[in-house]
Amino acid sequence: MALTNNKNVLAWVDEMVALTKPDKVVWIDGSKEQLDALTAEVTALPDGDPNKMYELNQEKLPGCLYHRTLPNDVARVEDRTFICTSTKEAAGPTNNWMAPDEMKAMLTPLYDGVMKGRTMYVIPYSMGPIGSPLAKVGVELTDSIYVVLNMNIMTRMGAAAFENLGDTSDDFVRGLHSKADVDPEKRYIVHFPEENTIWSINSAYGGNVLLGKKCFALRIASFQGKNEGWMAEHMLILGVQKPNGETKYITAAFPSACGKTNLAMLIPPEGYQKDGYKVFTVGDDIAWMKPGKDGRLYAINPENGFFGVAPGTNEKSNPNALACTRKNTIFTNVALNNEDNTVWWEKLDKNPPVDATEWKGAKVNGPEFIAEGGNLAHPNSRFTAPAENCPCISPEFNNPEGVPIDAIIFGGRRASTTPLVYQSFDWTHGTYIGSAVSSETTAAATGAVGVLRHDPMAMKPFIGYNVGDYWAHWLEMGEKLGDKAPKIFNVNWFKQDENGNFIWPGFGDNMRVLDWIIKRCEGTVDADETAIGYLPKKGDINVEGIEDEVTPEIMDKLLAVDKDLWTKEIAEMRRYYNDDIAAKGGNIPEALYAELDKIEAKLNK
Ligand code: OXD
Ligand code: MN
Repeated sequence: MALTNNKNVLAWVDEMVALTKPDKVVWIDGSKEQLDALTAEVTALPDGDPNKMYELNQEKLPGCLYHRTLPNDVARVEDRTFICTSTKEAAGPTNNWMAPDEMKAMLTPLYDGVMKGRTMYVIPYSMGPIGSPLAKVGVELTDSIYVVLNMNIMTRMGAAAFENLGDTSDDFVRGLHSKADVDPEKRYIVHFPEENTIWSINSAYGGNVLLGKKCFALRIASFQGKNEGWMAEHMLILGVQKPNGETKYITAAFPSACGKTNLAMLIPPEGYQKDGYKVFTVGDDIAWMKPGKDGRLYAINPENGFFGVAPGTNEKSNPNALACTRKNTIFTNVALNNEDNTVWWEKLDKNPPVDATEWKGAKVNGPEFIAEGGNLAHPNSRFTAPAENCPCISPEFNNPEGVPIDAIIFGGRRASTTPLVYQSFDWTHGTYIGSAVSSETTAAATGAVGVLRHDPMAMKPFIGYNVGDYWAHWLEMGEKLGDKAPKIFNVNWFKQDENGNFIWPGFGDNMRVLDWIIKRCEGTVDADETAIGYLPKKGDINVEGIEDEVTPEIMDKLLAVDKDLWTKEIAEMRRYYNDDIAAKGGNIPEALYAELDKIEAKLNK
């Protein structure tokens, strides 16, 4: 039964049913009975069925399920992801583009009759707390129960999502997904931002098929935000509660493999805990931000769960994330521990199961398999865990107004050049710093190690329009916010010494940097003005308890601004702006070129 009278929703569902021709259409109301029945159906499938999900040990992992995707379908596919705006210029140099009509003509035959013999599930969902002025409605059509069960964790899913849509509003995002034959040659993740529409076909991997996440909450939402005066960013949101009970909220954008989920769920060092500091998680991946009634910038996390990378998550690196996964969680492409029907992944602990099933489904001896160089879990294997499981979830998580942001942090993985932390001179300079976010490749990725990859605002794969216009939108938001704008900072947890050893302990000790950032926002600590921004004065980063590791000499290295390296950095940024952006159709705001000139002049002084 249709769960809404909204005529636009009904007309679009009818149209998509006519195209895909499912045997049956099921509207997802979000009720426990319906979800239990779908879980029973998908776990009853025979072994070997690609849609099969497995129930895990219900005593140790109550409510938890396990699924494997096909080996050709384990990650987002940026080369097959498109932004189909009416002009190529509107999509800009960081996106693949095709004209909307041309794309539809190519994909329509793939969708024609694709759901014959299958059921279409109609999933209403809200990104953001239902009724929040910052929230938005989406509807995803899919032929996958796995998608339904994941969307139930990642979004506010079900009939309630339609509550505020009314009968005539057109303000909802239309997502059409079919796993089709999971054929990698016919896999497309396509966005029509001018029509609030997403088409995804031939994948069953989360980032490509949970259309509320990257597709809607970043690519479509960034486009909406530009037109409607708000921002959709690839940022975690955390709250630092101080001993006096006041909480400061910070957002932070990092390229992948820089520890976003770890920072979002940080556990402060002992000294800070004794003093009464606490860190609360509002979000680990996406922030929607809009000026509030008081003129400050407010943020919500549009998601309702965490779609986290499993390998590397353990009791030491992120006990809060691990705790999130102990119930009602879906695991994808991790390894099975057949000894007790639980899950395992690399670095979970030092005891890989002897009786294991590796992520592709082969039974193996875990320790031997690893000794021969195998991965038991796929490096991009995931947990989909409800936010409510998080021991440090913020009491403001469901606040429809969001939380007021004091500081925005950018960061990347840089062996040299970039100091541990510095503050921008103002919002425009901060926007420049965001445009300059880059990260060096690690040994974990294929290709050369230490190669610099530009990833502006950590949004390169997610900006749903021209990156130059996106930067202009940042500048406009700064003008609108005026002196109420959050302060902008840059951090680098990954500085190395001459021998390639990390010289900053990271993890919980990053609290020490957050502490300085908060004090800068409050105006209670001075800073040194340098060519690149404001840096901490000697002694102002608290190293109590880690003095042996972070000696004054190490701190000097962490905070060094090397003139030669920065001269190279600025030259590289000029090359990037000119060759990679401007020459390829990106309209870089003059104000950002002016920032480059200013830094260069200061370096040469
Ligand atoms: C993610 C990503 O999965 O950024 O969050 O790739
Ligand atoms: Mn992400």
